Amino acid sequence: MHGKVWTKVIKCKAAVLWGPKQPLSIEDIEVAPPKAFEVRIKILAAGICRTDDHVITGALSTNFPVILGHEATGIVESIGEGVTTVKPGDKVIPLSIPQCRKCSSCINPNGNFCLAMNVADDGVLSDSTGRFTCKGKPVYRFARNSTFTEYTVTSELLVAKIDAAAPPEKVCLIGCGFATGYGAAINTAKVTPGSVCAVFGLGGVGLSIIMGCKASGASRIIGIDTNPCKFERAKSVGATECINPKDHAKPISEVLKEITGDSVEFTFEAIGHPETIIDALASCHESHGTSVVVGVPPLSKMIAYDPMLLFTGRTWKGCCFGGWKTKDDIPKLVSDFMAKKFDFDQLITHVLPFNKIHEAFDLLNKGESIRTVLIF
Ligand code: COD
Ligand code: ZN
Ligand code: ZN
Repeated sequence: MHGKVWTKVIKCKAAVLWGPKQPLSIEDIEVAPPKAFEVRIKILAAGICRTDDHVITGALSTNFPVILGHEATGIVESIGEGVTTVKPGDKVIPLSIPQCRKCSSCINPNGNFCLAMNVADDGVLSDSTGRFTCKGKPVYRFARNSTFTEYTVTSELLVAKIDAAAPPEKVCLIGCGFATGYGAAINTAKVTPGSVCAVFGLGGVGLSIIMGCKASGASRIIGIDTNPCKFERAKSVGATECINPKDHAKPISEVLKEITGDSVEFTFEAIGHPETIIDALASCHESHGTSVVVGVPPLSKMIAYDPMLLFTGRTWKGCCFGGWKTKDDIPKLVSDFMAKKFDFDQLITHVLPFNKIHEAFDLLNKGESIRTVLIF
């Protein structure tokens, strides 16, 4: 099977976005072979994340045409010269953040923002070219990843080898939403046993934050969302109560102060709005509270804040991908899933074949799905 197959271009199906505010179009594309230190992956399952939708709506800009998707499981189909950490046939999760193990971020035990981001920038790989073409035109990749395609090519630094027995249609969530939220609670906030937590936004990321708070032993976890349909699910993963901002005239920070007697230690923003990022900061205890920014406002909006919010002692932190060191930690999270330390029964609301990708985005936009997983 391996022989010289790896030298060939693969023709396959992919969902191509030709420009913002256009429908995704299932196209025949060509996927070039992996170059040195690259890996070509056959995608088995891919989740849909709000960030993909931000590109479709135009809220997040990228190069077009593009193949979206950044939360998947796959099998290594072929490898380029010099690849040593995976081989054809390995089950893998493609990553959006590399782990080079050499840069100043990688060698420090805290944080995960590897500086080897040039392995794929602006939708191309390290040699400034892409590996996808459609109708003779180059197609860019997205989030150093691109998974709404039957095959993708990525850098070896962006591939985590996982347990061969892991169910692809479930552990794909570890490629973005679950790891992002769960790690924000465990690695970034370092939620302490018995603490009071508040989570703004109860999408897939917010629910995963709640799961991380619960796993850390928080005694009270308050979920906040303007869509009350999200409350039942939030409670089933560990929220002890939920609040709808629409039911209150005052800011949620004041509501939380009243109902908790001013005892919220950890807050998380998983919506991506400047106003809720500030209100989440104001919601944590003024002397020793910590607020973690998980959501990112689209179009790089700037945020103004009152410095007094920090002067009194609050800690304001951010993280990407939950602070996990990607190549090392993602396989461990898959092992934790296999050991039943957590499950995704409440996160995966829909499973659809890849060709129903439009339906999957409709479900997201109607607020009906948490995660839809596409099966290839
Ligand atoms: N107040 C309270 N809740 C709100 C408000 C509001 N003003 N506005 C929207 N909400 C709720 C929605 O009803 C929804 O339930 C929830 O907030 C958001 O959930 P989803 O399903 O839209 O999104 P997620 O959970 O898939 O992702 C949320 C992020 C904030 C992580 C994402 O949008 C984002 O900002 N991504 C970029 C940053 C990042 O780290 N991304 C990693 C994943 S790509
Ligand atoms: Zn995502
Ligand atoms: Zn690095």
